[in-house]
Amino acid sequence: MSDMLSMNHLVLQEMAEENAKYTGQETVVEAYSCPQDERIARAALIKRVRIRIAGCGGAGSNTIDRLMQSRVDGADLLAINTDAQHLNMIKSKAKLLIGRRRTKGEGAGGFPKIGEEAALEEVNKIRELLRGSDIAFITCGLGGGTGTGSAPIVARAAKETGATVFTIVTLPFKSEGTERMNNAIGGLEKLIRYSDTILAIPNDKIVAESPSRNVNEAFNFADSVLAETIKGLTELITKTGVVNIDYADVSNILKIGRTAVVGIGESDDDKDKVLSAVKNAINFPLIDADISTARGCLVSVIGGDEITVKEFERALAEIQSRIHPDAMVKWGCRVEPGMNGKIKVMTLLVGVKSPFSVNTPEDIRNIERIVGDMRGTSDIDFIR
Ligand SMILES: Nc1nc2c(ncn2[C@@H]2O[C@H](COP(=O)(O)OP(=O)(O)OP(=O)(O)O)[C@@H](O)[C@H]2O)c(=O)[nH]1
Ligand SMILES: [Mg+2]
Repeated sequence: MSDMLSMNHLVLQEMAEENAKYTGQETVVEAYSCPQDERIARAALIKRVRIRIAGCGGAGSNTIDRLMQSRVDGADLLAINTDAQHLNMIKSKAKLLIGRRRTKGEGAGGFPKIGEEAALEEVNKIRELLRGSDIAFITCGLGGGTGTGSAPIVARAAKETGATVFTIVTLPFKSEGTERMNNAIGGLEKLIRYSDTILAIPNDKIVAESPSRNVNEAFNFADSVLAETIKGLTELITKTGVVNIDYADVSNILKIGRTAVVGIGESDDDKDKVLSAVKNAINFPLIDADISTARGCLVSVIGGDEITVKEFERALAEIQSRIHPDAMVKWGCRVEPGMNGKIKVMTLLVGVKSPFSVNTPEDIRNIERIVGDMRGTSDIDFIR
């Protein structure tokens, strides 16, 4: 190998190691025999998408813990909290205790202002941890101090680094009282400045869909919905499949519009399971949207190696018949072991108006009205 080539090889190896730090995926760099090969390999490495998922406050950190357990592929997880004890119990590749001076590791006591100050104390660390992100997911339960106060600072840092920012948050139960709801609305007002897309799902709505009315189980269900959505979206982009969706596809779809909704559907029906999984994804209860206006759509079908091309085509045709006829559709298909005859479909629909997709102050007023109209959860014993 000439000196020139071996030096380039070293550079590539460094890039691969750097990349592995962020993606957790190892890349073996061969000693390339010709400069063209090396350029191609370099392009492939550069193209790999860096996805960061930051969970803020108690509920946000719980989501990170859950994502860690379910082994989300190709993304870096970051748990951020003022509460040292809680953070200590969380499993995450990276954790950041914020507000050591302001809160002494004891939480923000329900005050978003304190959560914000705590995040500002560590804003350089936050920037460092998010540097170079292509896509950042920011998640928290709005209504308390830390998540509500720090998530906008984290979203701003992600935006500053040039990432596409997806914010997925919950809104407090009506029964938690107006103060928490006001906190949440204040948080949303800040978050819309720094997020490309926000999904704000009222806890009362999640509970209405949850099989259990016990508060812990309802939170568990909420956590699983959030984690599943984030994991699904991440893996839609990062996991290598039979047919791939890459970052260029994702960013082209996202450029179509700011309002996006996510649908997840599964099925193990003997007959037409791809089709019924698609229907479950489009009718995902937390969307509540008319999807006929969707101008862009990412679809990922995951199943065992028994999926047939025909089944797959029917699934796509079903989605296409439901959305705008000129919509841009990108799809991926992945075979995964252990699906046991189950099919899973994930969709990201862009240009769709859902009451939970929040982009403007008017959307916030609208969601406030919806939560206000929701039946209280008096049959849930919410204890703080
Ligand atoms: N999904 C889910 N939501 C939760 C959970 N615990 C609380 N929440 C919701 O999230 C909101 C914020 O609660 P936390 O995350 O505990 O608050 P925090 O951000 O840590 O704020 P402070 O504790 O005041 O510093 C609450 O008002 C609830 O609506 C949980 O375990 N799972
Ligand atoms: Mg807390």
